[in-house]
Amino acid sequence: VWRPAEGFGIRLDGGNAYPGARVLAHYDSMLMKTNIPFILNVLKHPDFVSGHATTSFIGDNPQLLDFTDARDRGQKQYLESSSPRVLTEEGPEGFAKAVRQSQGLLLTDTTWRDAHQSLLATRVRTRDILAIAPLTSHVLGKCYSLENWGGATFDVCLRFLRECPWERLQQMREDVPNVPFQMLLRGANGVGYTNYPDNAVFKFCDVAVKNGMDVFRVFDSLNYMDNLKLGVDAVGAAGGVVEAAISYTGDISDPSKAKYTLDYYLDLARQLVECHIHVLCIKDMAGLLKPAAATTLISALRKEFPNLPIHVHTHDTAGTGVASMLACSAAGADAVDCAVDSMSGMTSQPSMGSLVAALQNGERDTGVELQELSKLIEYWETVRFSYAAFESGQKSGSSEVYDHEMPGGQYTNLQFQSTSLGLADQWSQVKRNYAAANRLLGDIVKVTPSSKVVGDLAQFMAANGLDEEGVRAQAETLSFPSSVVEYFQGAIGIPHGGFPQPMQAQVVKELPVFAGRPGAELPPLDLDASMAALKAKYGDSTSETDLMQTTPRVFEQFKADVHHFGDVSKLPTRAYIEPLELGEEISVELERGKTIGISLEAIGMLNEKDATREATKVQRPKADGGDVNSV
Ligand code: 3PY
Ligand code: ZN
Repeated sequence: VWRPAEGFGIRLDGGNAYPGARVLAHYDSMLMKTNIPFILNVLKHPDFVSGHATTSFIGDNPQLLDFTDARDRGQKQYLESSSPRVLTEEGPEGFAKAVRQSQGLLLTDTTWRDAHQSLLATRVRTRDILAIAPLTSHVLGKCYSLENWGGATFDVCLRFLRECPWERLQQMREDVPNVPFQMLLRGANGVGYTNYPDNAVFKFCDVAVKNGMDVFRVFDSLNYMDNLKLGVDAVGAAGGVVEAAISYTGDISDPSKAKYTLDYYLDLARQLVECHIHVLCIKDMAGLLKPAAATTLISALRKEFPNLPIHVHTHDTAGTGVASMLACSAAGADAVDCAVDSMSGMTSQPSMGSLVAALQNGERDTGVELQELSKLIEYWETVRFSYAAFESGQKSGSSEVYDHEMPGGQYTNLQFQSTSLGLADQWSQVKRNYAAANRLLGDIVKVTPSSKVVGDLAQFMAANGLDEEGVRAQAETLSFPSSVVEYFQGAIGIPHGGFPQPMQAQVVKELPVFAGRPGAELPPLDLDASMAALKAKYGDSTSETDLMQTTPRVFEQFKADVHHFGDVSKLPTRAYIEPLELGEEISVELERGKTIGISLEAIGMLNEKDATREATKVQRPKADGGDVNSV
């Protein structure tokens, strides 16, 4: 017999640390007939956690009772009904074949990665993902994949959320055994911002596969084929599904735009197909792929590569995302990306519900149940409020993206960064400068890290009051951001058409320039020596996932933060993001059966010297007459 007070550390003693506990007690007899996964679902429900559950809570949420644990359905039953359960049994090739045979349009849900990277500066925490993981595995069991890792999530996890991205991956895998996981790999840049030694990229992919990653979307920020191939080889060697991506820029439906043409994209696809890829992705990171262009591009690819699975990624920045994805579907794409409705739109992916509804009952029906989906929509609608501090404030789609071409995943971050640099009132100028910076750099593909180079230059121009002509005129004497100098040195690869002159010569001056693929010139990482050094510092329990963090410096800071503050992933999200109110009390479950109450009783005096506050000891009477010491 499950007893809330014993099993899960919930106080039933009248304290209001977990008000929902009383609701569970009310349903105690019903719960005895059910199972632990169900109970966990109740415990993870946002209304329950936030104390808003009333006695009609379970009646209002019948899905909690319908629930069958995904683990009961066996391991990794991918593409459940639309195609065979193949990934584990038949490997990436079998998976690719099954995808190609799927009649319905397959979906990738980006809610756990790109959607929050693009709407909330990548700040969604592991606990908010895990809370909805069992239901997601149930509702989206027929999806191509859940995109849930890589891109900026890795770095932000460590630096800003103070969580280990590897633990996040392991926990998600445990809760979602039945849907393929997908990550974004920045080719030779791994999940960082610059080229890593080749063996580090290979090792990273190997460890990622071992920890539960399935599909790797590999791209290069300049579509530089040598970099792309390195990523493709690393994923292939690790046994992952190689989804090689061509990053889309410009507009193939505009005859006046001559640099990035249909032939340019077809030629890249031909080169990738030669590299033993399993899936081809068109990665429209800024949402520039208009419906007519989508039809032209996908039809041409489908005609030339009838057996190759095609997956399309886009952003809804201008509001054309659903139309474009429907055009891709009609032209023969196998899978497209979208996000749960309440995390979709604008700089994020197009809405899943809209796509599902648009295709319902037709030949390309996605198989996702709209009614089931609505539970995920409600969940994210509620959770999104906790992250209000990271919202961009954008109220509508914006067609100005066709001018600045800023990737959706960069938009909120750059806006946030500009505010931190005191450029908040110049945001419109930064966006205009972004277009100018792109021209100065040679009209390049803009996606991490090349997009960061463009963003840095745009901010530099705003901070120094420079326009495009001003930069050109003073290029030889300006002290450019290091990312710009390194770009011109070839540190992230070579752009289509080469570097613009005389800019490159003026910026680089006497500095060395990489002759080709930068990673080829980097010495290999001494994995054994690095591991030994980590073990000497952090003890023998150090694992290979600790070795595979973005940079040693970021990892050291993360370890120092954990040492200093403890495991902050346990804190409720609002309390992690915003200060507590005076007198506010929260409960934190440190481990099963161990929940502590924390209340803010007083705020000490500010110590001007080091901007810290005095810890203040206060005494307050306990209900039973004794005293409680709080600090
Ligand atoms: C990333 O690299 O993080 C991206 O989202 C690129 O689109
Ligand atoms: Zn994206």
